[in-house]
Amino acid sequence: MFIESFKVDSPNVKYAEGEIHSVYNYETTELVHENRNGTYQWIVKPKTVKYEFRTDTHVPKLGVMLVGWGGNNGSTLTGGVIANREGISWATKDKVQQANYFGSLTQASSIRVGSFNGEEIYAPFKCLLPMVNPDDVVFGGWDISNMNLADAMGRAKVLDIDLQKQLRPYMEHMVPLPGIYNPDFIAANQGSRANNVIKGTKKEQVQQIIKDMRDFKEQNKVDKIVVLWTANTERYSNVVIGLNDTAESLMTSVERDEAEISPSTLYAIACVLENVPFINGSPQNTFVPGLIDLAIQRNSLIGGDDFKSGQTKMKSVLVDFLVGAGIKPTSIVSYNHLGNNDGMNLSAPQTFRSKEISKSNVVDDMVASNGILYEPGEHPDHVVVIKYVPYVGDSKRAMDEYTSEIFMGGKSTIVLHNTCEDSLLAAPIILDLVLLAELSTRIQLKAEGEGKFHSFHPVATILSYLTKAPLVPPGTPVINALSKQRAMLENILRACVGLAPENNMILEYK
Ligand code: NAI
Ligand code: DG6
Repeated sequence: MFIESFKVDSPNVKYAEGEIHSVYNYETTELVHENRNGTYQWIVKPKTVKYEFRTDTHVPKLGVMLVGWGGNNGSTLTGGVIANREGISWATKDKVQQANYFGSLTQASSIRVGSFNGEEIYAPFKCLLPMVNPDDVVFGGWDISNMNLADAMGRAKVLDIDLQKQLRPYMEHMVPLPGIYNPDFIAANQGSRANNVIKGTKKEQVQQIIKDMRDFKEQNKVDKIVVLWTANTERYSNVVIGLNDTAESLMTSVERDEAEISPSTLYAIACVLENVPFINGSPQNTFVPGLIDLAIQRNSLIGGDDFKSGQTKMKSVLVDFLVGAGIKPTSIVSYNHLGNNDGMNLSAPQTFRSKEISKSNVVDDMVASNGILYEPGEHPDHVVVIKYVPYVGDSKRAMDEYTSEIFMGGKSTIVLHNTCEDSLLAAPIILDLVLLAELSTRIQLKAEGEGKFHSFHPVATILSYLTKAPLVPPGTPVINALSKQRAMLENILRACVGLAPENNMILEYK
């Protein structure tokens, strides 16, 4: 059964004016490796830590500024949200289609709240805590191409033509602000697009981005903004001591107009200086150590990297299942071809390399979790190929072959083929990223013994379900397995309303 909303009735939860306060017992373990009776043993001690959560329930009017607003993702998301807001429907050859938010964890997925009269009861994910309604988000942003959003939607060739016709009047007046362009960081084939660029030194460019954010906030009367990079994949920046390894060196390098500071890092610096959450939806190392250092110093949210939309999402489910079932994946070969501008940009070796890295590290935690299957340091062969095929446009083909060792030396090969509009997968993920980033800035917590409430660590691991290469604070484990990432996010939000983690034990029926 599905219910629309619920309220928790518990001595541990108080719904007050403008705030939900919860007390939560975090059940965890402490491990020690100690000498007991002459032999070293691993000792596991169950441990309970009392936490308090405080969630500000005032839902702000939110502005979202996209870097790469005029791209396929930016125009598809903007059009999709307008279509939802305006209740637009359109004719396809199959039926009359209504706008929806399918593919969005926050808008289109559900959580289990319990059981009632022998039936499982589910509710919308978004009713866990008060969240911004995506229909109310005001969009804006930057692009190095000055094409208005209606024409950009046409260029992207993603949304149905009948829908495009209805959306045009809403999008024609939307023109991206000039962006920071440095041809050294993206493919040379993007040069012809760059007719809308911010001039000046790197310091002046950062100042311009700050001004743009302030003006946007003022003009649109929004309470808060979130910035998200959905621009072209850049090459990796070199990380060099004294250049970008600390907050101080990075800021000095901006002053000195150093060539190796990428556009994406410059946008991120501007956001951190303004305390505006910044999310990186592409694979490059925007978050050089100096940027992470700056975000930590200023307690400003950063999250990334690279949207986990299709092939990698499947991988982080399938390999988790195989390894969890005691089956040993030995070879994973992932092939993609696509014909959109992203594919064209990725046809250059340096930008492809960024994508190859983020697509390749996604099974490490699952492999490391099973020492019965894998020797220390052993890893499946893992190959990622991306080819640009203009004819297929945004309709990406992803083909994967997983070969595994099974019982008694047998082999099992699974082959997957997915055909799908890439931007229709990415757009709802962008929405989730900005809505959850905003929500997480309204949550404060403290563990017992901590004097004061504080926000989550500025490196937002809470967003990792949505990214291929989750950015984590130094010294924190990286979790790629999709079910664990989802459980982490859902269970944290449940804790904010005093609910225990979903443990699937269903003991009441045993
Ligand atoms: P796109 O090429 O259609 O759009 C990117 C836009 O960014 C273009 O309009 C371009 O003019 C603009 N741009 C480039 N550099 C800029 C800069 N420095 N400042 C401002 N604007 C700039 O690409 P698409 O398909 O929208 O993808 C965007 C990014 O998202 C790519 O990096 C892609 O790899 C990444 N991504 C996409 C996924 C998907 O499923 N569609 C999934 C994972 C990541
Ligand atoms: C080539 O694969 C294009 C890329 O931008 C991907 O479409 C994107 O990174 C999505 O990747 P995945 O692995 O989540 O489908």
